[in-house]
Amino acid sequence: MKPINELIQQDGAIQDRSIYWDEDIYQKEMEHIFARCWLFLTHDSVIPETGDYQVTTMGEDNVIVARQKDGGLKAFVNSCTHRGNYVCFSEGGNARSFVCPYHGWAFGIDGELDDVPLEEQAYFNDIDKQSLGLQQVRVESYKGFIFGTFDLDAPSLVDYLGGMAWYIDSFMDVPGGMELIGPPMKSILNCNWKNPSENFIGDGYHVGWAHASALEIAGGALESMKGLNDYSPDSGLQVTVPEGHGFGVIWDAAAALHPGPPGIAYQKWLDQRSPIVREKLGKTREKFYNGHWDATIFPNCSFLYGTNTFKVWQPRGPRQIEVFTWTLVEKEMPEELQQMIHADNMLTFGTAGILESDDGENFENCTHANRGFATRQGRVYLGMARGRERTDAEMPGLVSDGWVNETSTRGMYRRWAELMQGTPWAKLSVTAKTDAYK
Ligand code: UNU
Ligand code: FES
Ligand code: FE
Repeated sequence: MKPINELIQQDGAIQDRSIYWDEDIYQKEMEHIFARCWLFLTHDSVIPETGDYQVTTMGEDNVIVARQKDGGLKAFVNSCTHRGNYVCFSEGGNARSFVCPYHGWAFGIDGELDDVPLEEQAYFNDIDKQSLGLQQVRVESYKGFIFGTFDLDAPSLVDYLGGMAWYIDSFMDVPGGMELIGPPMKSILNCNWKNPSENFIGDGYHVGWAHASALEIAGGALESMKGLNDYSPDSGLQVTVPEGHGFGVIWDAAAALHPGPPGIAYQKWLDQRSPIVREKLGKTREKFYNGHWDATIFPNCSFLYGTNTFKVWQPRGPRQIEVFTWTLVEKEMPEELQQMIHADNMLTFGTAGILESDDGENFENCTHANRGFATRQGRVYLGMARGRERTDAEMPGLVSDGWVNETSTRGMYRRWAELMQGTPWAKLSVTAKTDAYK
């Protein structure tokens, strides 16, 4: 493995091609990124009741997140402390306990070891059940979005989100908040996890090109983007925050990928909510509320606000991911509108969605083409609009004109490089403070 400062150069504008497939780099990512960062687990709306749980992964570690009797949350590793088998084989549901199928150890919904068969006759009551609970994971949530980390030294979730929190409040902080329609759909793609993360954080460039036919089929306001004929940098922004998260926004396009009656109903909803958002969050965030976003919460949680697809790219080795897809809707939207948005999300970004298929092919081919021996001696280039980033009095992080831009992608790779060097949280040059650039 080459040194990190050779893998990522020129402030994130240059990537060594090995980062997309190399096994050693992948293992370092598991250690320095997936075992340290806050990773998206699920949403309050998916596990509202006591005993509700979802099984997910953090890196390649299988974890259970469960609603507790007091309404709180716990998450723990789905691996029995006796011989290591999974204690839960379902993807989610409601449980009173998790009983290992191998020897019958029974764990509570808090992960504690409650019952051991033959405790008296075979262990002679000489077993410390208290120290044999399932390995606990730190859990915190932000506006109903539940995250976990294995790192006890990590900053709080809100500090980890850093400057991104101010932006995501534009929609997460509307009256009633958001919900996710789950459980998630799941599919496999043979690509590196960074291909989709970098795409969602800031690849506006591919939209009019890779999705040209899909935009034509979908119709609606974005159709004019097809073939990249109609684009001006005034139509949006890109943002990167020091914590590595980022997004691009297309102004006034939240409903653009919902053509036809769903789009009309959605636009009506947005128009009706806008004054409330302005009142609560101010004019700038009202503008963000009405925009269409492509975004990634570092490292692997991505969403399109407006199209309302919400995804986690679960790493499954250097050249494979499992995609989890939910639908993001406002809780106070009428049920019918929520279901129309959900159906549109299936059509566009579901497992066989017309835009998802375009992206999936490009992600897989990028990963594999970058692997050839001679090919991988070279580098790839993300220098679009470099040097045009600026700070803003109101907006955290760095902003740059134009949603066809690579500013937020460079920010993602700067953070990637810092974490991969094993930099402790307190020493990250991009700290948890949103004014790091000021
Ligand atoms: O595919 C995307 N990342 C995207 C789609 C971004 C902006 C608009 C539509
Ligand atoms: Fe972007 Fe070739 S034009 S990968
Ligand atoms: Fe795409």
